[in-house]
Amino acid sequence: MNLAKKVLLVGLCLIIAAGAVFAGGGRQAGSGKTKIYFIPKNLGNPYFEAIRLGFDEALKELDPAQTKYDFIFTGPATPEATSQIEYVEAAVQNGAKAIFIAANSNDALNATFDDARRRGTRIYIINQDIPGSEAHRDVAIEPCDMSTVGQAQLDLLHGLINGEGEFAILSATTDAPDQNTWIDSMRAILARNDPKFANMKLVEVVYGDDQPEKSTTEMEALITKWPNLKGVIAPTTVGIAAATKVIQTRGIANRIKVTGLGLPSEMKEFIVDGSSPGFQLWDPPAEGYLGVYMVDAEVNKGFTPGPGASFQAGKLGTITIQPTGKIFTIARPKLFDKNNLQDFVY
Ligand code: RAM
Repeated sequence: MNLAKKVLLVGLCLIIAAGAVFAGGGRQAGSGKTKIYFIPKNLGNPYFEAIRLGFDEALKELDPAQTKYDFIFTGPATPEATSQIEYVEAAVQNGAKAIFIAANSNDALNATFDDARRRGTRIYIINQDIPGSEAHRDVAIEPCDMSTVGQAQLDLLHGLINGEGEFAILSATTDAPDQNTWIDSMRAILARNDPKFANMKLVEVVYGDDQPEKSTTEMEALITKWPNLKGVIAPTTVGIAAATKVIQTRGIANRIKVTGLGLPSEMKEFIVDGSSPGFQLWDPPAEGYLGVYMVDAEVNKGFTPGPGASFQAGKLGTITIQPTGKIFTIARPKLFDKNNLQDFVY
C-alpha cells in the first residue's frame, strides 16, 4: 500500500470513529443495539412493573431475536424531584436513543432534558406530562386524557358517599406532576359551585410520597383528625393500597369509602373481601407498548415524533400525537370493581 493510500485509509478510520463518537443517541456505545431506557418515578413500585410489561411485549414482537434493541429499566429508590437526574445523565452518556421517564417534577429536570436532546436522545415523558415544561420534552405519553381524571374521581366518590360528607385526598409526593394535575382539576371542579358537589367537602390533602409506610401513617392520621370523614380519594396506586389496608384492618369499610387510582393486581383482595368499593385506572402496559413502536417507527420507518405525526403501534393500531405533543393511551379512566374481576390482569 503506497503512502497516499495509507493516509486515505487512516483518514477514513478517523472519520468513522468520530462518527461513532458524535452520532449521539444511537447505536454507538457498547452492544451496537439501539438503547431504550425506562426511568420510573422510583423502583419498587409495582405500577411501573405493569408499564414495563408493555415494553417487554412490544420488544418481543419487534425484536424477537434481541439483536436490535437494548432495554434498560433503571431509576432511583425514592421519587424526589431531583432523584432521576443522575439516571438521565448516565443513560445519555451510555448512548440512549430514547428515554421514557415518569418525571418526579414539572421542571427540575429541564436542563438535563435539554442537554440530552442536544446530544440526540429523545425525551419521552411517560404516564404523565410535565405541565409548563412541555418545550423540554419530545412527546408525553399520557395514560388517558388527563383532563378527565379529576372529574372521574370526584364522580366516583360522589356515588359511593351519596354526594355527602367530608373527604380527604391522599396523594403521592408534593411535586408529583400527575397527581398535582388531577388534584388541581378536582379543586377547580369543587370551586365551581356545581350543585352536584355542594354537600361534599374536601378537608385536607396529605402526601404519602408513594411509600407504603408513610401512606399508611397519613391515612391513620386522617382517621384520627377527621372523625366525620366519609371518604378518601387516593389518586396513587401506592396510596390507595395502603389506605385500603388500613380500612381492612380496622373493619371500617362501611364508615369510610376509600377510592382513587389502583393497580388491579394489588387491589383484588380488597375488592373480593369488600374493603374496597371500586377504583379507577387505565391500561399501564399499553403505554410502554406504544412507546417501543414509536421508537421503532423512527429508527426503521422514517417517522419523526411531533405534533400531528402518526405511527402504527401493533395491536393498538394507529397512534397520532396531539397538537400539544401528547399521546392519550386511552380516552378515559375505567372502573374496576367486583363486576369485572376478570379484567384485573396487571
Ligand atoms: C402511582 C404513581 C404513578 C401514578 C399511579 C396512578 O403508582 O404515582 O405515577 O400514575 O400511582
